[in-house]
Amino acid sequence: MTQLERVVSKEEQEVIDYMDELYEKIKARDAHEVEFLQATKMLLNSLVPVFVKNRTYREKNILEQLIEPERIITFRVPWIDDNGKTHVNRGYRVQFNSALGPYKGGLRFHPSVNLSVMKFLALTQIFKNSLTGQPIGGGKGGADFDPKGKSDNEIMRFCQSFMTELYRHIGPDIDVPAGDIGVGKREVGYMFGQYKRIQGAYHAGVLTGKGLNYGGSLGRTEATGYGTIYFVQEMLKDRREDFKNKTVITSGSGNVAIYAMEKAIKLGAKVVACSDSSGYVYDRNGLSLQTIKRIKFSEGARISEYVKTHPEAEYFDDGSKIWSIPCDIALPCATQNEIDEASAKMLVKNGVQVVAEGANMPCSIEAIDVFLENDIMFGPAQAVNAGGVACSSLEMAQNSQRLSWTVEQVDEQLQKIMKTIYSNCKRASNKYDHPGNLVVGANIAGFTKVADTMIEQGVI
Ligand code: NDP
Ligand code: 2IT
Repeated sequence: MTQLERVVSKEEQEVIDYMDELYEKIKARDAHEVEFLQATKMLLNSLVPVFVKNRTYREKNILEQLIEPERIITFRVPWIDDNGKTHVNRGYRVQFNSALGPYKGGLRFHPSVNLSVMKFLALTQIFKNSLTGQPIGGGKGGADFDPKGKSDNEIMRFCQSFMTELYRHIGPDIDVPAGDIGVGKREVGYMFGQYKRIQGAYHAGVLTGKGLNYGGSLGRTEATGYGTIYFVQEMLKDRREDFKNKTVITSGSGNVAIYAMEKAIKLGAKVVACSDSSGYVYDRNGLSLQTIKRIKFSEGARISEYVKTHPEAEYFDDGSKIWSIPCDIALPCATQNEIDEASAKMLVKNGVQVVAEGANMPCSIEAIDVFLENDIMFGPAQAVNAGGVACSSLEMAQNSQRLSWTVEQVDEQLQKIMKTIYSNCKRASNKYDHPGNLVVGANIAGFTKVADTMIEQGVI
């Protein structure tokens, strides 16, 4: 019997009806927020078992409170390009939940950014941050700015303008942004500089993902990718397997993808394909990470360049077809909704054993159902990629101490955190009668801590 064919009890049906009603209410209010609705639906579905066993959450209307952000800030971001022309983008910060600590979550600069994307990311962040065991609430921000093709000065001016408004809403004990798509060390540096200028004070812990000279943590750059692999290691261990000789695909070739590839290769895997938004490269004998790093980090070029120095590899200009390549482990590490039902079926047909979400919500609801129905080990984003924000929290701790830990200390903590997240998700999935379903496990383990805390704090 698969996860999805379980017999539904009367109590369970009652909760399902309650969740459906709640979902319809949310949908009626924000019908156009498709990504937010998708993330909400996934969350509500997986919380059914905990609502069956614990009536308090329903009595206290915890979900109705939780699903509405504490605060949403949108603002104008004007900036001047190198030719003196003024442009205007829209900036966002969604401060979703502060039960466990200051709002914490990245900033995304990408033309696809809108309120729906910000809200889905911030919602997921609440449970991810809860799972890390660190004292951090959930938030997310960004702008519909496209960094592609912009000069360094244009990026700097944009970041300064963005922070000129955002600074009044953040602080080391209020809200601590970091990077995400299109925002790395360079952008964090420009934003930190502007925050410091306006505040007239050195609040090292106001942003994470900083440069090492001014409070950044060793290991933060690698943490999301490495953490993803540490999590998959735990999944594999359960089946007495490891990374040795496994064939891996990662989508994307940014921060998360590159360090996931690096750790997977170190553990003996062969990474045969990766992509960017233009297309993907494939070499059945394994890609050269050194070349990918040169193209992406040193040259800031397209992944299509790869075949110029590696004629044995092939380049295809439709990135979404990357999932047609046979592999043991698939790691979507680019963006939301990269794997739809058809791609999921293709992966299953080609014998995939593990799918783990390095990116946020890269798999559609239908795709996840395909994996679960076929007993594929599936690791959801809020657990798998939590190593990045966990390490951000370690950066905040170092900033408070005015100390820097060694890379070994940070990595040891990261490994411990990822192992604990895995075992907590697994324990919750077993406790709530969905063994092997880490989506249910992660959402329940993340949710209960936040909900119980909201009740303790009297947010009723
Ligand atoms: P980067 O900006 O470093 O890299 C993003 C990669 O994904 C690039 O290769 C980019 O290609 C590709 N990509 C982005 N948008 C699209 C799109 N719409 N279609 C196809 N490809 C796309 O970002 P990160 O590596 O930091 O982030 C990747 C994912 O991981 C995101 O979902 C992010 O939310 C998530 N994440 C990041 C964390 C972090 O610490 N950075 C922590 C946890 C999750 P191109 O260059 O062509 O745009
Ligand atoms: O999605 C994420 O967890 C991130 N982009 C990292 C957030 C952070 O605060 O480090």
